[in-house]
Amino acid sequence: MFWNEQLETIERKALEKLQLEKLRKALAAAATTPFYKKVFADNGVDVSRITTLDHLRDLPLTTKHDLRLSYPDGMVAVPRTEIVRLHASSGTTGKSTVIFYTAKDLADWADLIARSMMATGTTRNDVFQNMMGYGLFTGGLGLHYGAERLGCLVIPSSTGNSLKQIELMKDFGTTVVHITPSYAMHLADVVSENGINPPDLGIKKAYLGAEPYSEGVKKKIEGQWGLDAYNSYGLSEMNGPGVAFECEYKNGMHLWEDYYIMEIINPDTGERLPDGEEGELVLTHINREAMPIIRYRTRDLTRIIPEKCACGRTHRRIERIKGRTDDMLIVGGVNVFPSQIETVLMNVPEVGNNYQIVLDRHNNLDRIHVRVELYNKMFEGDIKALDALRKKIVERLKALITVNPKVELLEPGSLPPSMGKAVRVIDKREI
Ligand code: DLL
Repeated sequence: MFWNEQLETIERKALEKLQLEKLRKALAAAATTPFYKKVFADNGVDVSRITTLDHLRDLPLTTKHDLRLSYPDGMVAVPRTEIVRLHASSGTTGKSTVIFYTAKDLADWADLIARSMMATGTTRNDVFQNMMGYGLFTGGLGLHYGAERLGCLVIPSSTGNSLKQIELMKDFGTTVVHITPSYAMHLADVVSENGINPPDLGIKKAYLGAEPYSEGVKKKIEGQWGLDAYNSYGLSEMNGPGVAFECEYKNGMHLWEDYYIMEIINPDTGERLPDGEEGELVLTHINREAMPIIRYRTRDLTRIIPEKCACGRTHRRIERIKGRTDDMLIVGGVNVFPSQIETVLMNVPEVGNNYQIVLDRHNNLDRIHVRVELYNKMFEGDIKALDALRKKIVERLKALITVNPKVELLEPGSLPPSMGKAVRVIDKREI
């Protein structure tokens, strides 16, 4: 089933022509922004000289750091009055990465989501329960408007409150859910604990994304719930979800190439790799008025699947994300950088020299456990002072990373001393 058959099955040549037209428009718009004006000038880039898709490789890469540097609006290409919404990347507060949208950008995004959902066989007859966070995170509102566009009955239930989620499923006959893989497994347990066999709820499809997971987890969720699960990939910098989505064949994600130009690069050298080789995904957004982003380093590792898909769509597929080239952790769908935790800890005078971040999963929910060595003198005082200190660290961490951590205070020398490159993060989750 196609949402826009002509665009989804467009011949490669025509697609590349469309990409080039859109790229040139995006570059001209980018060149008016303070950030790209400087980048292009520093690198001697004249955007009017970009006359083939291949020229793209000569342009500099853009990073998350660049987005932070240009906070709040150094990459905005339209007047303020044209902007109707912003989203921000999860896991950071204050100077995080903020993305802006015009009304057309939002309409186009909704269209892309409707296309993605329809590629899995969802129609206006479906009841869609959206269990992703509504707010600055793109997972909630992103799918919401696309599902409405498609004509589904949308239940904007957002995250958490499992019993309410189950009640909604029962009362309104939910057929399609949008959920993180870890929450899907947890919720299956809660459903069973409440005496319900999850397949009896009648959910047919799940869209799983926002965090890394394996094919094994996908199969497990399909078995627990008796449904078909589809992988969904996206990132806030490229609107949010809807960058790449599995079709009914569930065999790699079609990356919507009329909105995004994809490249795979060697993360160490920046050199472009041929189709089929694994490397870092680099994306250029060629369909956003408010904020064009050129050659964005996603830090996600994948490969392009060069073979044609049986569904007839000509947009190439990418494989499930294998990992990241930076140290970003995704805890319960929230992006957390170990450096943020370190910044908090190092601003607490009582904290000593060593700490460790341990991630595990309990009842299928991610937990983050921060183990911190203090200076010796802290253990000479009373226990109340220690507890107050622990609470202070928890509060500060929570404010910055938005995830509730468990904090353990330790005497000096309790953690293994670092020999060479410190191993600060121990990830015990199986993904
Ligand atoms: O997670 C957008 C999203 C929402 C995607 C809902 C899918 C569903 P960010 O918070 O900016 O945006 O996080 C983006 O999450 O660079 C990947 O590392 C990771 N990620 C997203 N989807 C997948 C997936 C949203 N299907 C970062 N598999 C990305 C593996 C994923 N990793």
